[in-house]
Amino acid sequence: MTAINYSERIPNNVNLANDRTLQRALEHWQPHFLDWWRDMGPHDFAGNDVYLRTAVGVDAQGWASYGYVKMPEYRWGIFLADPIPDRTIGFGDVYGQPAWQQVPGEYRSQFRRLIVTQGDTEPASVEQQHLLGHTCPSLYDLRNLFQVNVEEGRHLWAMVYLLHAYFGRDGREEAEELLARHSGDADKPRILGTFNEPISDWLSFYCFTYFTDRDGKFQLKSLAESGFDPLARTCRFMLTEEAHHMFVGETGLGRVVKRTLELMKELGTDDPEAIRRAGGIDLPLLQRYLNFWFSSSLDLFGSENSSNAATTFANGIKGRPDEAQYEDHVALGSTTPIEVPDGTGGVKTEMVATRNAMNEIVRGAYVKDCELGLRRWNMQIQRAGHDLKLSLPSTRFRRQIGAWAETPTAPDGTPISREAYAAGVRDWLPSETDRAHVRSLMRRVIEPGKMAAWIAPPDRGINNLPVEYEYVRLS
Ligand code: BYC
Repeated sequence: MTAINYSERIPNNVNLANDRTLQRALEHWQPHFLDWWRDMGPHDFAGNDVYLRTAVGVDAQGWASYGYVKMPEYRWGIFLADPIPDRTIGFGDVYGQPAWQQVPGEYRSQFRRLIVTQGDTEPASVEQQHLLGHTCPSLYDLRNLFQVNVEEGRHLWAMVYLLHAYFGRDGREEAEELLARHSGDADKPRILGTFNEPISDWLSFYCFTYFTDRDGKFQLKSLAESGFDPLARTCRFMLTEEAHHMFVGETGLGRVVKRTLELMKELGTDDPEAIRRAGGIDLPLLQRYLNFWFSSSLDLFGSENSSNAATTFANGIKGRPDEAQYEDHVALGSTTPIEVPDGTGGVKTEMVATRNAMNEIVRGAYVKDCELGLRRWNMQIQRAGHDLKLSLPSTRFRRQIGAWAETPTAPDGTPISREAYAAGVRDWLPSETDRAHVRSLMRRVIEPGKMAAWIAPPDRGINNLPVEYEYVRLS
């Protein structure tokens, strides 16, 4: 393994100094990235010291160091997990063959498409969260937002490195384009739907880090299986950083539930209006936010029946998360059931070739993972003596990609008429009134240790520091 070299302009453990052409190309891209960060990154906090972790190694023990950093001075770099000696490809037609250290020519465009799609999401999320810092519920949360932002910036670096190192001029052009598309831009939007949704309040931020970053986990795990070893290794290290992002989402939503339950107890009612008047977030409103972000994130897995997915699996380009847990790594000749509209207002089960069902298989694993948090929050609710249960809507609900895109369904997945959907949507998705209420709660709280009234404090601080620590120095 090459240790991370921090004395270079671009910290890296890929021996960049040995490849002057590549180093120069990336040093040429670096100021473009910094310009983008200044314009599209966290608005207005460039001069503040933030208590951030920075990767200093790639092994599981002690991979990060913590300290105050001004965000524009964060050491974005290129870090690949250690190679696995004699690694072989774990799936598809190339099962058992040695992993590739270069991109096979015949798969070049497929790899490029996936790396660009992955890379596009990283700066997109930073853009989506551009203004959130102004309304932070605490300094602790503000720091977590910035930690997530700088690491998404680093994940962009991870993909840009691959584009520059392995895709020649096309790759360099794609790297520029990653800074030219923008979240929600009418002319040049980000590639995937969810990454064009505004994240203008902190409840959306927690939902996004819970649901959408979790898509990141599953996609990165799929790419960590790739036959293209540099892609696999960079994704393996990205997953180490990603865990904190989902932690922010899960604990953020858990703290909202906790605070709401306290308010319900204080007020002696679960009446949403009473909770809103007291400055809290009622659980039915939370449910509608969960419905919105979960359904949007489900689309990120692509169509239930996908020839793209079949091809990338067959060719050893993209596997399934934790491929080793499956018995059959070739998945040829078997079929998998998927549910599709039957054309007469019902649901039918269709058998498709397992390779074509890869997106649906990964989506299924994702849904199970999403359920874990809900179980914990429901336990909190139950312990507080309430019947109400938060739930995930059906994977058929509000889909814009795949078999269910044109078929309106109720949250339980029952196909319904467009009229019934239009009538129900007020109860199922955040209404303008809901959003206005959440907006009204977004007031910044920056006294160390203090929390906004709609969210409970975290159980503990960062890196064993107290919750009251001054995680961001604003003065
Ligand atoms: N929105 O066969 P299909 C993360 C397109 S998140 C718009 O259904 P396929 C992160 C698709 O591109 C993880 N378009 O699907 C989280 C294709 O278009 P083309 C990001 C969509 O190809 C938080 C067409 O529909 N990583 O890291 O099997 C913060 C038909 O495609 C959408 C990846 O996504 C959509 N939702 O799979 C920061 C991994 N869905 O090519 C970061 C890389 C599909 O025909 N990407 N389409 O023009 C992939 O593996 C695949 O591209 C997808 C789609 C899973 C996204």
